[in-house]
Amino acid sequence: MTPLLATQSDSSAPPANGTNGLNSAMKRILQHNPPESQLRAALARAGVLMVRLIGPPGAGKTELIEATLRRCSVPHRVAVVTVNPASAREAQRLEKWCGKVAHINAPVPLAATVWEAVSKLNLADFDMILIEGSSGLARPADIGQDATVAVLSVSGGDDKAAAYDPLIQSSLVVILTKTDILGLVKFDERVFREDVHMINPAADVIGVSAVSGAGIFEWLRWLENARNAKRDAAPHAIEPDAGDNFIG
Ligand SMILES: Nc1nc2c(ncn2[C@@H]2O[C@H](COP(=O)(O)OP(=O)(O)O)[C@@H](O)[C@H]2O)c(=O)[nH]1
Ligand SMILES: [Mg+2]
Repeated sequence: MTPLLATQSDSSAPPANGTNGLNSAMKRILQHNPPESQLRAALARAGVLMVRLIGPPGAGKTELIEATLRRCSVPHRVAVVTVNPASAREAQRLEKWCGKVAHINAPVPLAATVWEAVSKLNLADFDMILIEGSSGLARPADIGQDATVAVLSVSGGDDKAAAYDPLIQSSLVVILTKTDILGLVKFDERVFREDVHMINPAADVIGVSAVSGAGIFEWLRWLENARNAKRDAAPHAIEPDAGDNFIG
């Protein structure tokens, strides 16, 4: 079983995202206290889990988040940040299900813009923040997340774990979506799982279908365990309310 909440740092990521146009004193401050560190510290103090869901467009990320919110018992304690130029529409789709949706109009999130969005939240009102964003083939940067989750679909083909090698390396969990169409398209699940295992033996693979609900509870259990681990590690013990189990 993968350790929950291994810190997702990426030493190859460019330092101090979004510092263009700042004077040198401000650049020095940001280099010593970059936004991803500030965000991580704020979330650690509040005991709030931040999970970044990354996958190619069409992999089923928004559908997975919607299924997660519909089936978890405390959706109002989940905030979602959608990142892409069309994310306003995704935000509208999700906002009826959760506590708060913010959207960032950019192809990929910068730590500074995520920090700006999260700093507008009253963190005491939330247990977790889910960030949806698309990926390229490069290793995703550290934006302060506790965990990166790769989202790849059956319709994308069984070669996509190998194609997204840097993403798989960075992920604690790989969600294989659209399992309801296994058998309808050419997809060898064994090949996909073996590739994941070869690239990152510690990553869990969870097959889900947002249509049938298959696998969603395994995913919810992973989120619940991660939420509890983050909450337990907070400096001031956060007393869970009666009946705030993540899964109903
Ligand atoms: N059959 C099936 N279709 C899905 C599933 N999840 C998503 N889709 C469909 O795949 C398309 C892209 O989904 P979306 O969540 O918008 O992908 P995103 O771009 O990764 O956010 C939509 O037409 C969804 O209805 C699933 O589990 N099964
Ligand atoms: Mg989407």
